[in-house]
Amino acid sequence: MKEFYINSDGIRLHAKLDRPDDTSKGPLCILVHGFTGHMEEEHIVTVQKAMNEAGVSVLRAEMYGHGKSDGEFREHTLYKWVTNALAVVGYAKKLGFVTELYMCGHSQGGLLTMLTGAMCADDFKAIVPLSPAWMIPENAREGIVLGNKFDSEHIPEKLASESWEISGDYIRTAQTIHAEESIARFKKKVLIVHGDEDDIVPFSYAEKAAELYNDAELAAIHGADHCFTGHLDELADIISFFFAGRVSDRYGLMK
Ligand code: FER
Repeated sequence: MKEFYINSDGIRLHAKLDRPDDTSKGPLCILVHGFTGHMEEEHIVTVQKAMNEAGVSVLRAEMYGHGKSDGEFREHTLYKWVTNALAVVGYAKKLGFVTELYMCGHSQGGLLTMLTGAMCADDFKAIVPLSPAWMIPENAREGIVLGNKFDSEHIPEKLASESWEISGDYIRTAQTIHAEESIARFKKKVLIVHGDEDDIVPFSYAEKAAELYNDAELAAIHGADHCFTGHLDELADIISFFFAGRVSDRYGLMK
C-alpha cells in the first residue's frame, strides 16, 4: 500500500493505492466514500479488498472536507468534489501501469461516480455506483437534504442535523446538477449495487438508474441497508463476479 496526497487546485486529497501482488500492468479502480464518509469505512475496505483479489489495483481517495484531506466538511460541495474527482482521474491516467480505468463510489460518492463517468466517458471501461445518492440534486430543488427541510427558493446560510452542518453553497450547487443528463451521456457498462432495505437512498432509485442507463446491471442485495451492514460478503462477491466477468443468478448479474 502506498499513501500520499493528490493535488486538486491546491487542496491536498488523501489517497491510498493498493495493488494486487502482481506488479505488472493491469486495471485500476478509483474508489470514493460518501457524505460524511472516509476511505477506512468497512464497506469501502471490503470493496477495495475484493477488487485487489480480482486483480484490480484500487486508488482510494478522500474528497474535500472528508477523512484526512484538506478542507472543512461544512464547506464541501458537489462542485468541489467534481473538481477533486477530475484531479484523481488525471492522476490515475498518468500511472504507468494502468491498462483499464474504472470508478466506483458509495452514495454521494456514487453520484460523483455517475457525474465523473459522464464527463470522462472515454477514460473509463465501466463505472460502479454503490447505493448511488442520485436524488440529492432533485431533493435539494425540493427543499430537502437528507431528510432536513428548508425553503428551496430562499436558501439558508447553513443547514444542520444532529451530526453535520453544511453551508448554503452545498444546496445552491446541488440544485444545479441534473444527474439524468449524466446517466444519458454514459453509454458504457455500469454495475449498480444496492440493498433493497436502504432507508437513506430508496432502492427504487437503483431500479430507475438501471433502466435509464444504456448498459447497466443492477445487483440487488436482499435485506441490506445503505452501507450493506451484515451483507459485506455479498458485496465482495458481487464485485468479484463483476470483475471476473462471471454470471450470478443469485444477484441477477446477467452478462
Ligand atoms: C441526501 C440523501 C443522501 C443527502 C446525502 C445523501 C446530503 C447521501 C448520503 C451518503 O453519501 O451516504 O439528501 O444530502
